[in-house]
Amino acid sequence: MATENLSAIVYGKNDLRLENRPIPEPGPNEVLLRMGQVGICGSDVSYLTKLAIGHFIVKSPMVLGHESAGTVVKCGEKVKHLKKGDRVAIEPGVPCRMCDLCKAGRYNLCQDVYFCATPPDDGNLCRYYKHAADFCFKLPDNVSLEEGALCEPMSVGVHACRRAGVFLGSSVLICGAGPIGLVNLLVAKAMGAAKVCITDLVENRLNLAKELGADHTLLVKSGSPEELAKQVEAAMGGCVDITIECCGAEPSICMGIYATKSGGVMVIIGHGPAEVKMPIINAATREVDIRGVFRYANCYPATLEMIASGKVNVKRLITHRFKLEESHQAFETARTGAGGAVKVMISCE
Ligand code: NAD
Ligand code: 572
Ligand code: ZN
Repeated sequence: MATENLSAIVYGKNDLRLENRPIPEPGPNEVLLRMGQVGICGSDVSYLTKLAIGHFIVKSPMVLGHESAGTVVKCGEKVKHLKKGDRVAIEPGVPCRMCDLCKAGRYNLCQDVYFCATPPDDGNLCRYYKHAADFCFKLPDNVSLEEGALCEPMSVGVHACRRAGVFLGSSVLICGAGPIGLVNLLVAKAMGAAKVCITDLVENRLNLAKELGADHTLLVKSGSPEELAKQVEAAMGGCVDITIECCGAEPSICMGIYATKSGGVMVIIGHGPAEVKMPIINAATREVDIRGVFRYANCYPATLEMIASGKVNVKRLITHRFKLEESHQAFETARTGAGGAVKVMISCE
């Protein structure tokens, strides 16, 4: 087996280095993986360019990458459900499994979690990586490693649509047509949403959203939140049942409240400023439920089924492909959005 483990490591602001690290030894309940595909997430770009997201600060060198899939090369002695050669999607957050939240099935809220590429935890943009075997999901033969890596952002969409209660016939507004808004569009449609309207500030993102099945798009360059909500209402034939906020900007959150029908739900995925001024009394007096979304729990199996059955074609989000050795160009493409970049994928093989 190889002895080198080339890894993409953030050392400082805009200081990304490709460096060899030791190949880890899997513990009894872990598997060693040869990494296949790793998608670049906005959070990887933030850690590289700002060394921080909120209170999470890169204080020592950290391997980037958490949207990933690979192939099992070695199993710990207690691993039963996987074998050498199996290709897997890697769920990047491994919780403690013992606290009340873990036991209640809400392990995404566990305080004692290892989450790839959230400081201080290393990610898996590297050649070899070990992971808890029970957070690795075997890919069916017809699902590629790229699709395995896309299970991660897609699971955010599955969790959000579940939290929002998307159902047969729902009318849905999605704010923001980045990768997260787009996976929500695909998942909401697959869960039976009858009509989806999606917003963005950037025209080419809305064009992709149309190709992916959006019924209406709204360019939100100007207009107050109330005015924009009226435009959504006009396009959708009334206020929407559900709003899925995927950008975190204050005007977008306000618009989402106004556009949601009384008794409806707005879920907030996007993270902008820590404090936001919003018409909460408008929401309260109309019983618009506002729900948070934090990553996902128990979503990988359904996500994989949706991909394997062909009900969701998530591969269409990939706009650019690079090799691990080309990580600098890959991150520059993701950072600038050059060439209409949406999802940038890195091959580690
Ligand atoms: P992104 O930056 O690629 O996409 C955001 C999109 O929103 C962009 O296309 C941008 O043009 C658009 N936008 C900005 N202001 C807008 C406005 N006022 N109205 C409409 N659109 C607007 O990011 P992404 O990768 O798609 O992620 C979206 C958000 O979700 C980020 O804030 C990210 O941190 C967050 N996120 C949260 C979770 C979670 O668990 N809650 C998980 C993943 C991502
Ligand atoms: O795919 C997981 C993921 N989660 C994101 C962003 C991008 N990708 N979140 C937004 C930032 N938060 S956080 O709590 N944090 C830095 C840990 O502010 C996590 C969820
Ligand atoms: Zn992410």
